[in-house]
Amino acid sequence: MRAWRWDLFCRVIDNFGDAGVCWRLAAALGARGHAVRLWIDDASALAWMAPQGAPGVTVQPWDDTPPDLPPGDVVVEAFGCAPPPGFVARMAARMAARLSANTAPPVWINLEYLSAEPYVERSHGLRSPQLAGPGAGLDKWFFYPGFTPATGGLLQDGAAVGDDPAGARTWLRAQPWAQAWRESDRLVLLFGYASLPLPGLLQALAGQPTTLLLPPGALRDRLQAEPLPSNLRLAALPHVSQPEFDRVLAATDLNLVRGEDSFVRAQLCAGAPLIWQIYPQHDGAHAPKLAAFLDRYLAGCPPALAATVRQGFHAANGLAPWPAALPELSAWRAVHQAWRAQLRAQDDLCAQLLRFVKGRQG
Ligand code: TRH
Repeated sequence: MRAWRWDLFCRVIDNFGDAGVCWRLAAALGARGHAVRLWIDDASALAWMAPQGAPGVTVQPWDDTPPDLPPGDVVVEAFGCAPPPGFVARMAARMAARLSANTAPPVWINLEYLSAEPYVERSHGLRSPQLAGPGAGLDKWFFYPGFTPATGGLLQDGAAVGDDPAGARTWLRAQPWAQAWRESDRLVLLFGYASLPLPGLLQALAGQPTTLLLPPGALRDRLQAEPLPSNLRLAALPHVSQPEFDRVLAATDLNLVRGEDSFVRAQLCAGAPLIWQIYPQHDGAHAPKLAAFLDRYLAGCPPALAATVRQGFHAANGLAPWPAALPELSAWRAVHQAWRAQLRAQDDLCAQLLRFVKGRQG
């Protein structure tokens, strides 16, 4: 397969997931020899997320007056962010050109949000003919990440870090910000939103000596502002790069994660179980999204354990009180590791996207 030129458009809504997912995709394509122009309106998070950049990836600032650059072979709009109208018009102009110079218009992909809900399998790969506007005549294709072979899969690059948890713990132990961690302490990452319901969680965690790893943010500010149960210690992390964040996930005993990308990485890179605080949506759409994931994640789980894990996920999302004690970690690890193995055996999103594009090139 020859190398293609990609235009990947990313609008940062808030937090870090838009940039996180798009950077991860861009770096994965670049690692496979493709040239990726990442259009992003706020690249600030990349300074710590990807301080070294990535082979094949150039960051193109996306402001109100984007340069009139010619579209590449593939255009990906992340989460329906819509490329600039002038750029789309230049994509469409290639249709006319094709009649003469045989330059097919770019393959146009809408990379959708991740969900475990059934609609994803029905929607993945659907064609959306553009009937009006600057892209009239072009086809846009829906590409859905997911947890089953009937979806576009997950970005798996770097997930092998989870195969060496001892190595990850050795790395973590050497970090200056981890010195509060006593070896005998349980190690728990808390990467949630400020809204994370805390009192019940801290009580449940205080059942045994535990070091809490806290990335920068409003949740950490909250925790540092209040007295903690004596069994709990805090380790304040700086922002670390995505590969280092994967190592943190691989080193812990439990990961409370959020949004989309850290949620995926906690499944692919960690042998430890996770609790997911979903990105809250005002219309409550997050509840069915949470339920759909839990049904898949807990499908092979003994009922009593599944009930406590489900309650923990619901508690993290304000849908139930925290259980007095967290589920027994070793049984939960076994369920999590079986799920991880199932996901790791699936076709990687990048490989699927390349095949998908090849099958739609004019
Ligand atoms: O930051 P988030 O809450 O991003 C959210 C979600 O993506 C959500 O789906 C989206 O709708 C919203 O943004 C707009 O959580 P997420 O998805 O886990 O993204 C965090 C990214 O930051 C992820 O790629 C991991 C990375 N990261 C690091 O690389 N280093 C760090 O130190 C930390 C804390 C995060």
